[in-house]
Amino acid sequence: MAEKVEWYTDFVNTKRRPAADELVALFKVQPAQDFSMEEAAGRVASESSVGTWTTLTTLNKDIRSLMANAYKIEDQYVHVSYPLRLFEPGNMPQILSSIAGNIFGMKALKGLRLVDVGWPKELVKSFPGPQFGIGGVRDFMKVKGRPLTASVPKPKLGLDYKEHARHGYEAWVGGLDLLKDDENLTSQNFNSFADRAKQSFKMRDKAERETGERKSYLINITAETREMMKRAKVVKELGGEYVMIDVITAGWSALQTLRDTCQELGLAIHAHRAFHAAFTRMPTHGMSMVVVASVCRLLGVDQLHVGTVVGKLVSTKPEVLSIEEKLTADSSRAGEGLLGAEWSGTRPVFPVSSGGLHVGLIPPVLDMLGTNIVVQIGGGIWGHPSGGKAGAEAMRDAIDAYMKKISLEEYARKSRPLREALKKWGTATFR
Ligand code: RUB
Ligand code: CA
Repeated sequence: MAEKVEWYTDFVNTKRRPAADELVALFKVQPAQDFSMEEAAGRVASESSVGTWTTLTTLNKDIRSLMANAYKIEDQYVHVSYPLRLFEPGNMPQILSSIAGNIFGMKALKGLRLVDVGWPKELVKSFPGPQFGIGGVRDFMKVKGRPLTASVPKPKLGLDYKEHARHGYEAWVGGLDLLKDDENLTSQNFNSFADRAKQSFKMRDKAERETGERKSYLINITAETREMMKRAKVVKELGGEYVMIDVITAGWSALQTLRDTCQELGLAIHAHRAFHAAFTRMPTHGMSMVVVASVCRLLGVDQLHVGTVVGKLVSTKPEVLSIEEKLTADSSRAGEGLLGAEWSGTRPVFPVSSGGLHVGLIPPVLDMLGTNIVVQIGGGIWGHPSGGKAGAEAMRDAIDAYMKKISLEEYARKSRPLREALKKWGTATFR
């Protein structure tokens, strides 16, 4: 008989419970043909901790104490515990290269999804968390008791900086709190960052003077990391409160650097999640948006897109509610395919519901997520029959109607902008 060359099942011990300081990962595992669930689970625990494809002749006792352990296998769900010493505190790329690294490409697996991560206290405390969070943002925006409102000018690319700032002005004086850049608008030749920033903050100041309300701008600074830091400083000099970053395409390391800089500058971070669906969308493979959300909270974004269910992009209600819970709860118990979480005082992140929304969809979004969120509408503002300012007024009125428990139809009798918006879009979902 051939000598045992594989030791994968050494990484499966359903009798051992995780220690309190261990990181726990919940995976959904689909073994490839001819592999048992136990073999597949062992490979996941092995390759994501200290193992490789064969037994080693160079193993000492200490290395054995660093082995991850698949401790619970229930249907397709595999729970793996990881000794804390495997991880470098404060280094998110290192942690994800372990628990969300090579394992996704293993031939022995047909599909592998990282569903949730239970972060041990020591690691939670090694990250800064949000500087402002929901409470801090509400304080500097001076908005209590209703959702914050935002709009992204459309078309998403092609407006010059003056047109873009004028769109912002219309949204602000129409009653919205936040102007937001689109994810792929940074500094193109038709709309440079420097010009757009200068002009938009000028228009912001004008809108604040005219309305007597706080207004702010989620300006997209996404770029190479050092360039982003420069842009963040420009935003501060111009009197901004926020920067926006595409967290996934820019990368976790860049986000960590930005979080540091934003601490020095006192700026909040709005996180756009463009590209997440490349790895969150398939239910049987990749990493869930719930994990992305917990990573974003640890690294310290103040706002994050969470989905709408009723809008133009794919998201299910249980998923959106789980993301919202990850972002906002102080602690949560395990249940419904999720691990429990303890946030050790980490501030809550403002969930942003956005993507294919219009005023007719505001009630179902608020029914689902509550009113402690940011609602963002792009096309549903700039496609309003009477233009962007009327679109913004319709949005503000729709929020007001919801807060006063008045139906949109009834409120629309006295609000022409709302009437016109409902006439165009009703309560339909458009794909
Ligand atoms: C919104 C928009 C945002 C999406 C991103 O524009 O383009 O980029 O919300 O998706 P519009 P998500 O309001 O015209 O659809 O929020 O799911 O990350
Ligand atoms: Ca967009």
